[in-house]
Amino acid sequence: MSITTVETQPIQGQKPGTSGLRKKTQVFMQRHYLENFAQAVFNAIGGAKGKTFVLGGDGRYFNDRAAQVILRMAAANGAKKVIVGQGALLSTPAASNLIRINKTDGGLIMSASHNPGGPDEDFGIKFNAANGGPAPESLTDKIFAETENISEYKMMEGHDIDLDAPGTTKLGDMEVEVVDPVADYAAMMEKLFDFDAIGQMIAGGFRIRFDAMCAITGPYAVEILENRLGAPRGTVVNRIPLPDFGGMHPDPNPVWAKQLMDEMWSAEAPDFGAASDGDGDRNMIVGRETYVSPSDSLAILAAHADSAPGYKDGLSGVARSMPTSQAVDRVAAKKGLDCFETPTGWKFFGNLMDAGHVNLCGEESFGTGSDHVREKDGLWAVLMWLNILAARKSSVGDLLAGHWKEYGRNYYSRHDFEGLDTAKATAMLDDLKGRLTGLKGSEIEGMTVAHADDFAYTDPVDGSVSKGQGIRIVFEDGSRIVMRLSGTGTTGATLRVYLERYVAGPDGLDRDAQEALAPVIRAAHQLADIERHTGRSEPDVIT
Ligand code: VG1
Ligand code: CO
Repeated sequence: MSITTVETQPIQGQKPGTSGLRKKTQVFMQRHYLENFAQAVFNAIGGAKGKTFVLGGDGRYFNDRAAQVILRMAAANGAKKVIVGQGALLSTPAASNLIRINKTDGGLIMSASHNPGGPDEDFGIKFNAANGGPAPESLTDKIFAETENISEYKMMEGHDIDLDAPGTTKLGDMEVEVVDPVADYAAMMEKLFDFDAIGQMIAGGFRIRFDAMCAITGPYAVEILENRLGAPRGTVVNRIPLPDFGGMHPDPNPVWAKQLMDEMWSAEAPDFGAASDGDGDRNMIVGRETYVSPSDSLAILAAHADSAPGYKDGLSGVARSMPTSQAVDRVAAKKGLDCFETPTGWKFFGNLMDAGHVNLCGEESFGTGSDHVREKDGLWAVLMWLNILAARKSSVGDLLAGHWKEYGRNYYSRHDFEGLDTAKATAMLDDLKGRLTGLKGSEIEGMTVAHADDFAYTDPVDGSVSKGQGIRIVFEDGSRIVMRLSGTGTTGATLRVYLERYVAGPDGLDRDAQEALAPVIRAAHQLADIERHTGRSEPDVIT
């Protein structure tokens, strides 16, 4: 098979965001677009020669074609081997696991995560490093620099490789090993959690509904929940991954997982509901008529992790992204655990986990995970919850109420304003940034500003500094407003406003979150003057 060197030119805007490069699928399908980016990845890591990679994706439109292109480019660049999930499928946490257990040099994950899929929707590529985690900023900067200087890429000519059956083939000198995407992942889960206890709870009548949202977690959830834990067939709905996710928006929140929410509030509601996102790294947990905010979920996992065999010796420390509520901080303080605050995006947790500082991390955006891989992990969180409920013989609602009683409640919500004009949204935040230093001591909605800044993070392990990670305004009573622009969208700008207010209890713990947060919401609107800048007074999505 012949290797050709194809002449190309830099393509504008191939800068990875919060989690990989995401663009409209049509953009990715343009001539040289995917090829330039893949070559830039190989160049940035010092070439692919002699290296082994993992490859898989969430099954969205173009996943299959992109896999063939990447394989031929890996072969042309001299890679030794690529381990591919059957059908070119792998959830993000399963890919991270394969990178780690096979000690590969990294992996390429084809996904735009929670962004919708299809010919007119989004596609994306993430590169994960040898530790199994998302490329750190130093590497994504290098990749971007390569895309700006690229003049050629290498391609092997040849037929498509059959990725539909497990086994090993060759592409030129490169080995291609097609593996079952679920097997190693399911085996790892069985080691971490008490499958007997969860299985007994299910056999005793505990009912689960898992919504895979026609994305990658379907096959994983069917194997683990139905085949191994004995939940009845049909426990997993929307279980077949589809190229357009069945038209669904695979973002596990009360707005996009409405079907699940409706069921959990019905007379026939199961005991436990969960949903996952496009690439399987996020989770929403719901009880009967009980929504668990992701920040509370993280705090509860921190409080009870030792219920699960994989964590029976306790946690080494915890970390949360800056916008995530401070509920987990309270658990850490009580248990004497170190608690780290990082910028948004899982790539910032990698160093902390590699250095052994933390083994539980979470984000307010429905992402939780541990050091079993270097990604957030949706099904892991579901199993952790089930293990805790089985060990404590508790319902979701009782566990949550008990937690608030013990620690107080961090009321929390995120308001997203989507499809904003990027220039206007940026101007609004710049304007606010300019006023931050003068805010201290000022009073708004009966609250006094204690601290206001533009969050900057110094990684305690390698000393790298990440600036401009979100505006935060903290009040003397512990309430908080955080604002930043999304780094995962593909059109316009999305403003995320994160709102938090602490109530110690014992009274006032079971209010509606939006109601309890009303003064903080009003303060956010006043401080940033959202309506004047964007013309919008109401968010599009509230989680
Ligand atoms: C969002 C979330 C962030 C998450 C990121 C990737 O980023 O807020 O917490 O890490 O998505 O998750 P942003 O920049 O749009 O706020 V995933 O599941 O899309 O890989
Ligand atoms: Co995701």
